Amino acid sequence: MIHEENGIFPAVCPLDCPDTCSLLLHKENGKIVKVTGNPDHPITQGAICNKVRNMAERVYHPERVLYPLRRIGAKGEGKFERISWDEAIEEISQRYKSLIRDFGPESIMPYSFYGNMGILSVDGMDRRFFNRLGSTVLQQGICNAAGNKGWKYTMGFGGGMSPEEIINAKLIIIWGGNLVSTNMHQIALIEKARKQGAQLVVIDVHRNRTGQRADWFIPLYPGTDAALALGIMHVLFERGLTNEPFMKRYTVGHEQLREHVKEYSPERVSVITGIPAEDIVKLAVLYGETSPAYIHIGNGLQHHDNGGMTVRTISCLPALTGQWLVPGGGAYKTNGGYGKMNAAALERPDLRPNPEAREVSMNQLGEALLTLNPPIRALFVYCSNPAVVAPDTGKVEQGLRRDDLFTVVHDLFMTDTAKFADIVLPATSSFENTDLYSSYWHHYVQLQEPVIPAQGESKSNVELFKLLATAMGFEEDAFNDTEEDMIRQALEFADNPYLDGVTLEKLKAERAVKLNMEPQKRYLDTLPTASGKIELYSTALEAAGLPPLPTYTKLHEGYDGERRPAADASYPLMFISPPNHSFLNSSFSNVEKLTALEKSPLLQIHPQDAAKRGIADGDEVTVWNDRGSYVVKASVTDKMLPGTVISQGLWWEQDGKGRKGRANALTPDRLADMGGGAVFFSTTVDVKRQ
Ligand SMILES: Nc1nc2c(c(=O)[nH]1)N[C@H]1C(S)=C(S)[C@@H](COP(=O)(O)OP(=O)(O)OC[C@H]3O[C@@H](n4cnc5c(=O)[nH]c(N)nc54)[C@H](O)[C@@H]3O)O[C@H]1N2
Ligand SMILES: Nc1nc2c(c(=O)[nH]1)N[C@H]1C(S)=C(S)[C@@H](COP(=O)(O)OP(=O)(O)OC[C@H]3O[C@@H](n4cnc5c(=O)[nH]c(N)nc54)[C@H](O)[C@@H]3O)O[C@H]1N2
Ligand code: SF4
Ligand SMILES: [Mo]
Repeated sequence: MIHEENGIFPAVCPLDCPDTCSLLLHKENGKIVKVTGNPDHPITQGAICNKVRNMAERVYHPERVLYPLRRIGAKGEGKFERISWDEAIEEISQRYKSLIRDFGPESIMPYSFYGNMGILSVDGMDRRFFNRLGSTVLQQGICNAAGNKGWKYTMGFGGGMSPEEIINAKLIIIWGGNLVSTNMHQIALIEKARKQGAQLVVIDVHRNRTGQRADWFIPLYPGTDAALALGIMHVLFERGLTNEPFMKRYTVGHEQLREHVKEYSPERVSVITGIPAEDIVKLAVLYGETSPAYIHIGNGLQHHDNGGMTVRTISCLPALTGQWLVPGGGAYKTNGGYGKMNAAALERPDLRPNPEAREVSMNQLGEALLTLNPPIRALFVYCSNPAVVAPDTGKVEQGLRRDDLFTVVHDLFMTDTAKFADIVLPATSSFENTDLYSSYWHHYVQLQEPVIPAQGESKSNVELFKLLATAMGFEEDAFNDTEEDMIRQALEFADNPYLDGVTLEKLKAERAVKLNMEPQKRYLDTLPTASGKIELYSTALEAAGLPPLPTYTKLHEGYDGERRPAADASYPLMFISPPNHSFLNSSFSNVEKLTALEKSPLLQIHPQDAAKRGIADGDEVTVWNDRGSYVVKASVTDKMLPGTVISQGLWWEQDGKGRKGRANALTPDRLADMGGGAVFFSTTVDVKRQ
């Protein structure tokens, strides 16, 4: 494929998106000229989003970093000179060797996420390298950690209902997810179900694109979803809408739960959530009486102080009604568990000389860089853009400015983070590499082989970390493995029966290979919780010092009794900054076609909140709190309840377009109640006209 000048070649979307679409790359004269969906994929079926239809613009972007660079200006200034790969690798390895000698390997820290979901790129050779080095360990809780942990306290296993089944549903609840933008093929399946009579309910803090399509949109105050779920349980028990035989056979703790939820009357839950009591009753009855009823738990509602418990609580609902046994019923938070690869073989934790090495949360990067003792003296960033995406970016930036910090960034672009680097290394796009992809939503594993050669002098993550390993003098065989060796190692995993039959040979022949979903039939009988049942009462939570029964806990900022937001708090508005339609986290925020669609950073503000501050639609406003500020354009709208403001999209600041601040300048670096999760949306602010 790589040597053919013209033709249409298979590919996989590498982005951190549940759909993991199968793509076709159209080549003319050796260049990709068009990206389309591959109609052969059973789930993604040839449809792709507008972002990736424009992927060629990103791959051949004039600002793509194509050569290694060394900083010559001040940190953050963006002045660099071109150097050779030999010089770059020599400089990095010499610095690392001297740091290890003087301060030990934990003075070095990787910082990575899933900018490319390729398993070899982000859970492969990179991990081997940092394990063998003995670096500080990065806790990767930025995305779904709190919610996934919460789900597991209830269900044990990181998987739920399969996408295909949803077409049977008669009631679909999308709870804290904006699937029209973030999971478009789930929406396609939901629309099929609607054609057969299904109702769509969306529960969110603002009427996002998905809410605009709903039969019933229910707005609520941020961080109060657990209270709503408990209110629903209250009504289900009170009205005899629970499935007693199911609860007896498949759950533990239903009697305690029945007593516990008595305190969550619709009237009390109404005060907490802002939803009228009669709507809470109506929703509970609809859920209790409609079958199959399916709940899609989005990622948005778990980016809160109480995010783990919120997901834990919502995930108990199908167990009260027995919807788990109904095809098309049940719930989904993630399906990542089904396609789990052999992490020990891929990442080789056995190579680590210091298994007790310290751990740092990626949600507290600024704090770690500024206060950790002994200090982090070298940071290696790849597949992530923390100066934009991490909480409290003011602190992150301050940390990155440290003169005594040696920072390397491997990326395709001069991101806001790369501008602070000492060395910037050019990364290949995923279409230039061999890699393995699984989805955290559908059940297909896919293979990517290079379709175009590496652009400029860019190198893949696998190549880069092999080079660094050699320069460091690491002699283990693990660093000689080819991509194909690693794919075989990843797939050979007796602990995961869902991978049975998925082989490199089959992937080469078929490109997308379905997991063996046979074991899913025994799902409820094989739950890996302590009791083997759905845990409505969790002794594991009790042992962790958290409430063993589903419980509503308040966010940490800005309360007035149970009601939020407090009218007289110093920062009376909740600030929610979820993804937008045209970017993928902060990726694409430098691609003109897509920024043109999003126009500029906006703040959606309720007419009541705007009037109080003399703000009119289109005004430039400053959003601020003690952590920082962000300048945006006001969009006055009643898409949310008063007291909540919304700014979608993670825009870069330093792109020369005069943007002032970033959404994450305002967000706290506290950790959620579970899993070390990020709490981006548990933020209070105020707003004023510029
Ligand atoms: N177009 C696009 N697609 C993406 C991404 C992207 O950036 N752009 N990012 C990808 C990634 S990494 C992820 S994790 C997923 C995330 O995709 P989703 O699961 O859809 O989650 P989010 O978009 O983070 O948030 C969804 C909604 O949660 C709402 N929300 C915030 N707080 C609360 C709350 O307290 N309660 C309720 N009920 N709702 C709340 C927000 O208003 C938002 O509308 O999308 C992936 N897909
Ligand atoms: N306020 C707020 N903040 C958020 C969120 C939110 O909703 N609100 N969402 C959070 C969530 S859910 C997530 S998942 C994180 C995501 O945060 P990140 O994972 O940092 O995502 P991106 O901003 O897309 O940055 C990925 C970077 O990887 C680079 N990259 C792509 N492919 C490769 C490769 O093969 N090799 C290398 N070396 N680099 C590559 C891209 O060019 C890009 O610069 O953001 C979080 N931050
Ligand atoms: S970003 Fe998501 S929807 Fe768009 S092509 Fe990639 S996997 Fe498909
Ligand atoms: Mo994410």
